Amino acid sequence: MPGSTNHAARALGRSVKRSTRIASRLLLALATSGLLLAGCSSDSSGNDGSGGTGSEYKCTHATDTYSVGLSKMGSKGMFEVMLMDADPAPPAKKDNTWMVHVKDAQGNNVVGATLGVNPNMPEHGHGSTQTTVVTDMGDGMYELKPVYLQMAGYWAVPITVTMGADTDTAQFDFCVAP
Ligand SMILES: [Cu+2]
Repeated sequence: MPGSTNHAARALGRSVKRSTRIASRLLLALATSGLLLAGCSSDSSGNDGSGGTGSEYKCTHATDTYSVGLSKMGSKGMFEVMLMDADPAPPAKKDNTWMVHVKDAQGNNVVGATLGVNPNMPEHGHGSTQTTVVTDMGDGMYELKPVYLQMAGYWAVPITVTMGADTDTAQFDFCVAP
């Protein structure tokens, strides 16, 4: 956020009065504190993000852009998780149903694995209010329902795949609009 503010200030050049810049920073500070104060007490205020709606909505953390087949390798390189379908697409506030395809390091379908899904908001320190149910659809496909994202903002969705003695976690990151 500071980077974009500085960039904007440079772009506007010397015609921008110092008082205007100070006012902008104050507004930014107020907006930021408002975000923190709003916290997670409500999912209906619409003030639980950095402003804007729909495609213009911006999170304070870099996130993934949804596309069919969006792939995330586990942190250990054991399993690859691909997001093959999201309903709605892109992922949105509240109820989501995802279909993921799990492959091993050799590219083979991983059938019969146990998946743990833990949607959470790292900046708020809380998880989802609903437990994701995982259904093995066969051929390495798993349905995750619901992936419940109860408020707008940055959501991390780590998916832990356990197959025998192998456990690995791949994480998706999405910005959820108000
Ligand atoms: Cu939150």
